[in-house]
Amino acid sequence: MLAASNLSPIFSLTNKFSEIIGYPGAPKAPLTKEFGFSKGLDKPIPIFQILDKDGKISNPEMMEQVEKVLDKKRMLKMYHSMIKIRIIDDLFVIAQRQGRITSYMKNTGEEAIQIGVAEAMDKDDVAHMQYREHGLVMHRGFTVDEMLNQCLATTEDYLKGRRMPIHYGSKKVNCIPVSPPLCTQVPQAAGQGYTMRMDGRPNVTVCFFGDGSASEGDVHSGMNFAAVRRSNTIFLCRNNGYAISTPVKDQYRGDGIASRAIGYGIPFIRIDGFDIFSTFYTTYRARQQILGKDETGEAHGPIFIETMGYRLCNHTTSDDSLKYRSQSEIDSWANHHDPVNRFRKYLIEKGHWSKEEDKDFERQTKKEIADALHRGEVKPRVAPERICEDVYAEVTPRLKRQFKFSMATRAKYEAEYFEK
Ligand SMILES: Cc1ncc(C[n+]2csc(CCOP(=O)(O)OP(=O)(O)O)c2C)c(N)n1
Repeated sequence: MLAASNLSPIFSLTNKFSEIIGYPGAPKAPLTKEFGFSKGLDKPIPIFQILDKDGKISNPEMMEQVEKVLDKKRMLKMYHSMIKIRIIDDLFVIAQRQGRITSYMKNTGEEAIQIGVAEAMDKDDVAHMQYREHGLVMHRGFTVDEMLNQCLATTEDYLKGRRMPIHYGSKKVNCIPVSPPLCTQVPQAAGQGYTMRMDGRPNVTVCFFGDGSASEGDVHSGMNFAAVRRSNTIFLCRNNGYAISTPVKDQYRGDGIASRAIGYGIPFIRIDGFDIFSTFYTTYRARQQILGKDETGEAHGPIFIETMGYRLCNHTTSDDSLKYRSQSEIDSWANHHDPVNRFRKYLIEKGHWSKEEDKDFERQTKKEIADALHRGEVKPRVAPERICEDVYAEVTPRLKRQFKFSMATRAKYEAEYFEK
């Protein structure tokens, strides 16, 4: 018998099988004579990988499976998107620093997640995003001009200039517009995944959130609902080590976020978020599994993916991450775990790509984005007077008060806001 103060891994508690009573709350649990407080999993959940940090295949068996689906053309399309989104991030931040865009956030270090997942999705699958998933939106067909319409609040912005920059979304690419309050997307994705299953549609929702956002109550509601209702939903937690300035050690005490899926009865996997083959293949297999049946012939239900990574950029353009982490920490991750470098090394080694092509592609792409910036800047902007339209048939008294206040503030600081 274990001493009461001992903490044991969960599995050893069940090694003396005995009668199963079938309590409604845990119908398969046997009785045990052992006593002990379980500390949970006996080992950390491992991280699935195919492409290692040096751009070499560390998992040839799995790579064989990947190559059955991904040919050179598709791989290059993915690589081009990774380069393009990185250039967009760099140029949009410069534009923000010049006062041309109000705020911005990069997805540097997470490109393999965005592009790998996007490539594995069907066009009728729906993405529910947090805000660091613009690589995915772009890879699904959202153009640089459309991004700029949103960031600059031009009259062509589908969201009518009413959201913070980079909170993209559009029916055209089946991406639900990003909502600033964290994790409102999680119950929504669970609900929509449930509808897809009920309607017999061969599609899934893919729901993204960060390690910090996983602390929101909505994640619990959404994951539990999806598990019970067997929603066609892939939950994807991007564990990048920080929630603005809060490191994960101050966010949770368990084994990352993947361990929580056990509690919901959701099958899970933890993968290397810098490895584009892992992100692609895992999403591809998760879709297949969700759209099939489980061993009892029932709909499979959701799958949980935790991508392990590191936020190589500041949180937003309002953040200076050197206030809470060192340059040497960032450098060490950037030098050894850059997802773009990793994929480039693989493609060059394989003979699919060359350094010269890389330079040419980068030059052309920079020009393409700079031209789009020039086009976007001269477009007319949404008139602030339209901000309360389309919500209520009659503007509510509270909104009227807010609108008046906002217009007065705008008039007072006209010179600062609108340089002539
Ligand atoms: C409900 C809610 N609480 C707080 C915030 C402020 N906030 C915006 S982003 C963020 C950090 C989220 O971190 P994480 O989920 O780890 O994602 P990451 O930025 O690292 O990609 C916080 C606290 C918010 N937008 N909504």
